[in-house]
Amino acid sequence: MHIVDKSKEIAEFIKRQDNFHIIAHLDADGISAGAIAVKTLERLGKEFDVDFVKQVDQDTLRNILEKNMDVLWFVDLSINVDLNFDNVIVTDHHRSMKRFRYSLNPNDFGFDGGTELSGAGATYLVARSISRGNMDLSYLAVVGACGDLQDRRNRKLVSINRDILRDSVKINLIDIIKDIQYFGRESKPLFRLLFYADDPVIPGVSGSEEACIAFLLDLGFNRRDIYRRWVDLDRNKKRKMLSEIARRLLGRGFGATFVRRLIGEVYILKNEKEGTELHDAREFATLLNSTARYGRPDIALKICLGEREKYLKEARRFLDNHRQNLSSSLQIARSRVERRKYLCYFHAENKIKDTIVGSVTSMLSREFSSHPIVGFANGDNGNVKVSARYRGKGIDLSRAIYTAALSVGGTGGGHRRAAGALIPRGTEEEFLDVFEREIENQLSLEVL
Ligand SMILES: [Mn+2]
Repeated sequence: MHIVDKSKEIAEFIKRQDNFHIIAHLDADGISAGAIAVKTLERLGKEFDVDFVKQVDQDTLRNILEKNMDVLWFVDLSINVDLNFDNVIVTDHHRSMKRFRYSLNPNDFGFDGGTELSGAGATYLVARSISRGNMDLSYLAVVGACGDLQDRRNRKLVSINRDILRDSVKINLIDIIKDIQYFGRESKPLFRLLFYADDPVIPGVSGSEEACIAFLLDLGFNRRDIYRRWVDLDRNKKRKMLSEIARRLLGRGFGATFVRRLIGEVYILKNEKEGTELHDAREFATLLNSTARYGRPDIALKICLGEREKYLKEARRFLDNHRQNLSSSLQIARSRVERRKYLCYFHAENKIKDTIVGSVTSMLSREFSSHPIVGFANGDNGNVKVSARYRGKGIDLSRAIYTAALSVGGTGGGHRRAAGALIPRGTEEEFLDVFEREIENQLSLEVL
């Protein structure tokens, strides 16, 4: 069966049903996926309500089932616990063990759920199968994929994500351009763009306001330029900046492939106002992420559904807060890193919010790239949120974390290079032992 046939099967099922409960993941991809599901059902005239959750566990399932809807539609969420209910749709891209009759997951069809299709993309495939009129939701799937960093490895969206992007281009919703890959191209002054530069980090510049300003003045930029935006610079100044960044990277031993990552595709949402975060798909995703992760997924959803004026200002406050929070959390995490034989880990206790420990672990994994890195942060109900990241090859974190979490009475899953779990507080050491043993096993199999 092809993935599109599956989406058609789910589309037919949806048309036959009356009321739905959409359960969406609490991040940018999940919110985008939720918005696609909402629009799709709205256009069909169906009844529905929406909930956002961090993960699906027994408690959330109990609450969901109490509402007694005909159909449960999980978007961008994997289900790793038992669920005795027939009418379940899951449009997701995480690796998980449980499957339902109406599961659409790229991993089941020979695609990589980490780069080729996001949760919003999986949901979009169903929406598109219901009606070609839903093609105008494709831009939300692009935002979702960017939210899950699916464009980062190749500096562009590939595979099914790219087909979806083409839908957006075809109906004039998105322009694809090539430009600098840093956050804030058109929404932040230059010194801020440098300040936030994290992929790649500019050695000695990123993270220090004084260093960013000095960097620009040294290039011969004047005081006014510092407050200009990247998009307002002329070609010459852009080139100057890029070559100086490249020079510094090369000087610190980063290779040419690394430097090439400075430039890549940028997706411009043509219907959005220039200069706002919504104009650039990646910034749109960051805005959704920060709003959702600080407890206001409702605002993020409204923005996706087109209610801009009122909510954008509010969302922006969360974004600024998120940026600051990330950089201070990164420092906390860095100071707590411990090394074991096959991995590094840190425990943030409640110094880092459980909703951003994943982002922090990701950022830190660039500095500790030789080993998998595991981050712990205290979560709700006596649980600990676990995030694992690895930038190398030969290890499947999602498999290792699934086994390790299960062994201490928790749940876990995710992707090869990025996985997460929820485990009972106090089991961290035991979890690390099993997790490390799994990694060791995988590595020894690799050698054989
Ligand atoms: Mn996702």
